[in-house]
Amino acid sequence: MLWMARAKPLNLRGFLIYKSLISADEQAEIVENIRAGLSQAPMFSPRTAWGKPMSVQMTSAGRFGWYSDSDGYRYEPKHPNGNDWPAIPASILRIWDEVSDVSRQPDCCLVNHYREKARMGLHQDNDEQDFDFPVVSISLGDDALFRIGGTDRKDKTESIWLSSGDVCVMGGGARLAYHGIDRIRFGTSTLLKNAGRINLTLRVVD
Ligand code: MD6
Ligand code: FE
Repeated sequence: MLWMARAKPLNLRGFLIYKSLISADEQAEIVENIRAGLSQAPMFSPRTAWGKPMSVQMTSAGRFGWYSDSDGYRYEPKHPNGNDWPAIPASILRIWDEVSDVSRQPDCCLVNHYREKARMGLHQDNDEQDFDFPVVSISLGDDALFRIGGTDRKDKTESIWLSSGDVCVMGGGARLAYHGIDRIRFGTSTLLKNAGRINLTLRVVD
């Protein structure tokens, strides 16, 4: 292609949201590529720092994977089964290149899988070393109600539905803003065989 206009994002409190950035074919390719890494690095349910299993299942790709247990939240160079994490698929790195505005590649692609009742409480992404790098998030599968706040947990929040193929960039003043997923609308997408939602977040770790 000779020239392609970059899609213009919505700006919601500094979160840049590119609706429908990823085509249906690309979404299917990304899901296939993620699925291919699952035998090496299966999904697991991390525990919160308070010992409760999260409702979301997780795995990662890249040099580091995100991990959590009673010792807290951190990045680990290996899956809990002892394997390396699989490489981040090129189909996903392309999205980072398109929207991140940084030349460094991400070190971690965190894969979150939401089944029908899964949610994610309001949190900050602050386990990385350098908050000058953005976090890029890719939504696949069922719609999810994304809640966005400010850098103080008590700041007022607003919500937006994220759909399959949407990409959200959390950078600049929004990099440390609180955010979470209140619920998904189960069965709204046919991308995943058993419905549900996959969220990918790309991060520079160290
Ligand atoms: C989710 N997303 O969409 C959860 N984190 O399932 C996140 O926690 C997130 O969307 C950092 C940046 C963007 C995000
Ligand atoms: Fe997050």
